Amino acid sequence: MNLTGKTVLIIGLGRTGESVARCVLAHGGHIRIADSHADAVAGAHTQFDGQPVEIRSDDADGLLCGVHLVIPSPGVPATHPLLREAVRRRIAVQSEIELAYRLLTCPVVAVTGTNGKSTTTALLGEMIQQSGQETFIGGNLGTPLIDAVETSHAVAVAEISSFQLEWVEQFRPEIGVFLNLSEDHLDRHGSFEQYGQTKQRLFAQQRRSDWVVMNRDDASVQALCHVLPGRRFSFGWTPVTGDKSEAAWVEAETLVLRHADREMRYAINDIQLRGRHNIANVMAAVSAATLWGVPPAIIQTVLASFTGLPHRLELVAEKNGVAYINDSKGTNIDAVVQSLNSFSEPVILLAGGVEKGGDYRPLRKVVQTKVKKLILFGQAQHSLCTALGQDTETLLVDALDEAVQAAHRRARAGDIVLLSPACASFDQFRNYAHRGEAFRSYVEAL
Ligand code: UMA
Repeated sequence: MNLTGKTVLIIGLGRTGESVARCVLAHGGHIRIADSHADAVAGAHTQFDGQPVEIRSDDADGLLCGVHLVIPSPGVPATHPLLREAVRRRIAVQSEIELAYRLLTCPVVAVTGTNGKSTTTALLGEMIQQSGQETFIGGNLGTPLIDAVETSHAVAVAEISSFQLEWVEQFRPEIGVFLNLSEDHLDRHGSFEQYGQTKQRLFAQQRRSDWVVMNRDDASVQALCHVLPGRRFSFGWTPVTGDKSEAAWVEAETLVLRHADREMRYAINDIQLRGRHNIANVMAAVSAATLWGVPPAIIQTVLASFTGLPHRLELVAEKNGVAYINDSKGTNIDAVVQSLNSFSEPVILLAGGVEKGGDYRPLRKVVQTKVKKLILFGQAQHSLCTALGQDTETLLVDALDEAVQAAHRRARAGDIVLLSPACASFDQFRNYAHRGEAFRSYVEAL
């Protein structure tokens, strides 16, 4: 892809927009930036790499004039007027991962699904890195994939969200992992079907020799993978019969993996990740690493040493026998169900924030059995209370700091205080990481 002399309109100047801007400039293109908070971002970014840039409000006139390519940030929906107008004028629109893919010289291994993407990506990336291959590890988990373009890598391992898949054409991972699918981002995609179809696009351009690593226990994933062009490798809880099947499963504390007529076994009792859902993430990562050719000894070493990522069932502190757990990345219903199921202790659950359009009722059963107190905060507190308030003792507060203090007053030795909000963070925080850091500081201040 040749960007020399081309004018690229970047919509949104967050992490993605900044990286795209640098990349386009490095490739000889010109940039124009539109942001709904132009005033806020313009002061901080008047130039990139010594070059002046034009940053304007995203409703300014003439933004598409002379533009060859539009790159929307992941947070910008397809309904954005600028994107609608670009499509009407037949101006090319590409997501950041599409542009990255066209400029990259190394292959891509990609991980998608509703939950577990970041953990699986980090674990898989670590396994490949430890096998001696220079590995870029990023995507939705933090560092935009396009950052891999300017550096030299043998492979890029990327977490890919549904938002990033809205404007892809050629994007093609040699291995794509489909972890699971449950309700999330329905406010953005409109329906569960549309959300699933958007995820499916990750695999659409794969060749017959490429791999689809898929969760065979997830009916929605199964249905979406049925029609894909790539070869299938499945992971799931129960053994697969038939000598020729390419699959992974768990058998008495052992992960068994069958590939190319070989059977490999990994001990999983010393894994430091909590919860059954993380064993599924481990199965996915080990499967993809095996298909990539990582030696079993390295896989086993990384499995034993990997301690997980921040903001995912992260122990923040223990005070008077009470464990405070930061699961700020638990931003949808299924993630909270999985997190609650990871504990046998009584849980005081802190939840709330901005609703994403899902149905909270699937939380009812686990709230009844695991949650001794429910403390709700933020915009979504009333909807959460309507759905779950009858299932356990429930308290409504305005903000997370009050929620932490209320939990502290009510907790007894042996309890878990869990922040797993089931919602987005944007009413009171910049993002889930900001919310997780705030939780940590409130707990430390107790
Ligand atoms: N903006 C507009 N108009 C809009 C929407 C946003 O101008 O209609 C502007 C905002 O004012 C802001 C900028 O766009 O200046 C923010 O862009 P962004 O929301 O796309 O965020 P980035 O900082 O570029 O971060 C994105 C991902 N964010 C989203 O998908 C919302 C990050 O994932 C990702 O880590 C990063 O790219 C690098 O790849 C976060 C996320 O919440 C963690 N992802 C969702 C999730 O995991 O559930 C999908």
